[in-house]
Amino acid sequence: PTRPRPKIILVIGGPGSGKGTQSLKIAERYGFQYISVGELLRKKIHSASSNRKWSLIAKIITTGELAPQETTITEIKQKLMQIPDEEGIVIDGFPRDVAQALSFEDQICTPDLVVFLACANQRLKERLLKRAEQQGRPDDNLKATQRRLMNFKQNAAPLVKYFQEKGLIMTFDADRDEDEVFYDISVAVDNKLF
Ligand code: UP5
Ligand code: MG
Repeated sequence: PTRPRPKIILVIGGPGSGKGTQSLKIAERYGFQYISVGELLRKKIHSASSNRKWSLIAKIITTGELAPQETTITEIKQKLMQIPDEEGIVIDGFPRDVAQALSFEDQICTPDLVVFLACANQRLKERLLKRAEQQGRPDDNLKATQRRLMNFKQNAAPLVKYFQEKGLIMTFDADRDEDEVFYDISVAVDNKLF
């Protein structure tokens, strides 16, 4: 398919790895549009709360499982259509597995860079627990958190391998101060995209 716009960065990593934090920094530094796929789904759930399909998706996400792939991609496509062609985009939290990656390439485009935030499991748990105390997302309960971590563990290796074989992915040690992580990301983005 033809590339609809110049630059797309995907940011992947475990729950609590800092996808949101780092994606926002990328968006700010490069003037890119920011799309959080988790947030997109949560907003839709909120606005379509009386709809049967979306009530079901709310249940799925609250337990820490993945929303149906086609629904997610449809939402991303709709969001992308609202963004002018010339603007760069950073997508936070997508894809979650190889099937989603294939489908994104097929239906949307090949990304220019995939940022993988690698972080120790124990650190992920600590960060999510801390955030749960501060704000508390519906899926920040103990059971859903375990489920999110497990799903990530199951899907991450094949997903990373898939992007590695395409030469698209760069891995960052996300087990450090967020500014240190971002410094490395910005050097990589400067080199690869500009
Ligand atoms: N923090 C961040 N960086 C830090 C650092 N370097 N040092 C110390 N602390 C750091 O960060 C998490 C917390 O850690 C924050 O308090 C932050 O200040 C601190 P954040 O940037 O929020 O991490 P992030 O990776 O974004 O964590 P999040 O919990 O959002 O990850 P999830 O992958 O769980 O959430 P997401 O919103 O992407 O997805 C939620 C659900 O939506 C999924 O479980 C799934 O059910 C559904 N979904 C789909 O089905 N399909 C999709 O494609 C996407 C989502
Ligand atoms: Mg997030």
